Amino acid sequence: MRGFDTARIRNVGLLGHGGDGKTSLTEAILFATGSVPRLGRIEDGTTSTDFEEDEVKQQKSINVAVAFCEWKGHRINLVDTPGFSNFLADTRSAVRVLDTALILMSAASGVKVTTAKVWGYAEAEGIPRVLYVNKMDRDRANFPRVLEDARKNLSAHAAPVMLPVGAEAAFRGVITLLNMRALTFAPDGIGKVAEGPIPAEFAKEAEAARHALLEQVAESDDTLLEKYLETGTLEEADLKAGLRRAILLGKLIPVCCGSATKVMGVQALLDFIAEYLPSPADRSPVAGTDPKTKQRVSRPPREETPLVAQVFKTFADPYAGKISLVRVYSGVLSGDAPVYNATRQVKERIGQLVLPRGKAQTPVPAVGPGEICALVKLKETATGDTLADEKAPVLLEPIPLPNPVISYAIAPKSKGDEERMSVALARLREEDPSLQVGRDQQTKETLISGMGRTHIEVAVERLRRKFGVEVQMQKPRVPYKETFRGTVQAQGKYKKQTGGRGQYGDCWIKLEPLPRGKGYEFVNQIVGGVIPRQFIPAVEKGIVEAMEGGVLAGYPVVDVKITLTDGSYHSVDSSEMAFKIAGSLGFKKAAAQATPVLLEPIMTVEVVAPDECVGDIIGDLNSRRGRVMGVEGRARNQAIKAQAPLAEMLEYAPQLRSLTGDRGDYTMEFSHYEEVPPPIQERVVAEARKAAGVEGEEP
Ligand SMILES: Nc1nc2c(ncn2[C@@H]2O[C@H](COP(=O)(O)OP(=O)(O)OP(=O)(O)O)[C@@H](O)[C@H]2O)c(=O)[nH]1
Ligand SMILES: [Mg+2]
Repeated sequence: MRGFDTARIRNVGLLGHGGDGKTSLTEAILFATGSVPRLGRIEDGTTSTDFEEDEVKQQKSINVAVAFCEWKGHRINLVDTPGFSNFLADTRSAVRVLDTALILMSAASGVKVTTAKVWGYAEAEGIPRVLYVNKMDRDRANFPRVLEDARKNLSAHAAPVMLPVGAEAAFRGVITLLNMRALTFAPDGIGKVAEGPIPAEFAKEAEAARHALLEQVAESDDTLLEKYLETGTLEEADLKAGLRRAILLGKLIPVCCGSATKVMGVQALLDFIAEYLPSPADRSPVAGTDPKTKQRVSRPPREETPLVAQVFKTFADPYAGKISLVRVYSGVLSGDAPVYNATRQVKERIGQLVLPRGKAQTPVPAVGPGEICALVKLKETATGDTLADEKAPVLLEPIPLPNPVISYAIAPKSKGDEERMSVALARLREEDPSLQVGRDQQTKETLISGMGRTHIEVAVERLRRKFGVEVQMQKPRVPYKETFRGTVQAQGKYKKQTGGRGQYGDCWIKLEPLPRGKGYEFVNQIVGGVIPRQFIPAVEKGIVEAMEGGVLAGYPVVDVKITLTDGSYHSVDSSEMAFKIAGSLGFKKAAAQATPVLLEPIMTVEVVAPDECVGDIIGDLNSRRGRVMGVEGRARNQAIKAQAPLAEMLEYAPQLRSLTGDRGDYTMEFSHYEEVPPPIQERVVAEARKAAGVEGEEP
């Protein structure tokens, strides 16, 4: 055996809303397992997994980070993910490689916007889920209330496997329902545990909770249920196997609790992870596509099977070079031989193979199925790529990326830095593929798009810190689009006869609107060769290029159907170029008469805030052309769901802060495009034309 025993590996991702304690719990586990000598703290910037300068400064996770540790003969790979909405792209890709999602909630607040979102990610990837009620030591910590909230908003199958001993300042330990013991902690001896019987005042509550747990395990399996109904209980072995199975199948969602910063309940959590959570060997074999035959293939997690691994994160360090975080599904990945990248069809030399613990690295010669490791200095490999055996390659599904929400124009502070800026942006995108770089068609500025203002600010700061390029961020841009209301037929004719060989292209096109979101359709109805077949792609190309530049305010045209109905050609003068120009002319002529309209992105917004703020928030959303869809209770808070145009939500964060005294939170994602109301359209078009005009006057 060349790697760690697969059945003893646990790949556990810590997921949840920003600030609920994922990085602190990762650190507490590293401390409790003796992996770090001192307990790092968020406040001191000393945790293992928030190691980047900007994470320390902002006191929140920006990147996903991995830390391995060992507990009672098991290798536990902790995957600490960001919870702040702007940085969820990393979180989404990390969920792909987990075997369990450990979803944290604060004991003082329960299910929040991102809690529900990461729950959805785990569901989409079909991975088992465990809930962890953190911050039991905090004021207003209330375990029963959070449990009820989770049952209502996440899953009715949530079942405690632990109970807290006390709450708030009196929180002093946990009761493990699986062996009915209490683990209590001295208030000052960080991490010191005393195991003993359940304190008398908690005995009844613990009995009832264990009974409920047994019942739920029994209900997850018919054979167990039969035994249970017969004997009124479950044997130890049945309980253990039944619980493991129920967790794996998502029929039971275990709920744990504790305090990360006080390192209370962490040992109980580790025991639970080792005994009850699935190993990579328990999961279904990884499935992918054979690039040659296009057939589905699956590879069981065994050392003898050919290698299949996926890159789920890349760090681009200008000095240390690239670091790729990799999950191995089958076969062995060894550090001393080149690795084949099946996505890019290249062989790559591996600088070093290491097990990461935050930024610390432990070199290893090879890793086996189920492991998470890091490869140093791969050149061409990017996030999402599949690494495989060259003789038996497999391609895994790409990792979904969230749609960018907002764009800013950026420019280098010093003239002449354009080239350096574009090189640095490309490097930055290796690290963060959710960042998109484009160009404003009208003003020719560089546009950078991402998940929110903070995301872009972090990117700009990284450009400076990591690549030494200072750039300026302009006002946020809304990615408008254009379309048409009317159906119009028009002729595009391009004819030039000035001595020598002339130019001749002629086409008739019909332009029709399509329903929202349908994009673009091209239909060729030319019969009898009135336009020779070889020129038809040129006509379409001319139309598509004209569409990109828009007709109203320079935004790309969508949701149109173009039918090429007629035309004519000249046996000598016709060329691809002439027909391309004819297509473009035809489109522009039709477009001018087809009542062009502006489309704007509409966002789905969810605001979570205390009861007393709901009225103000709804009033404010209405004034932003928002439509409130509903309000529902979330533990101590209310969740307001609404749809609103992005253009009105660009500066929402400070507004929500002032409306709620910083007690509110929101997430926003793209929903669909809608027509901009006429008076607003007029303003946007005028502004776009002005911006383009100003640009035109520059030398
Ligand atoms: N009282 C108390 N505070 C905690 C506990 N766990 C975390 N905190 C504090 O909560 C704050 C946020 O903790 P983090 O560990 O950064 O939370 P996170 O979930 O990693 O946050 P993001 O990385 O932004 O998603 C820090 O100030 C921690 O000290 C806990 O169990 N009890
Ligand atoms: Mg964190």
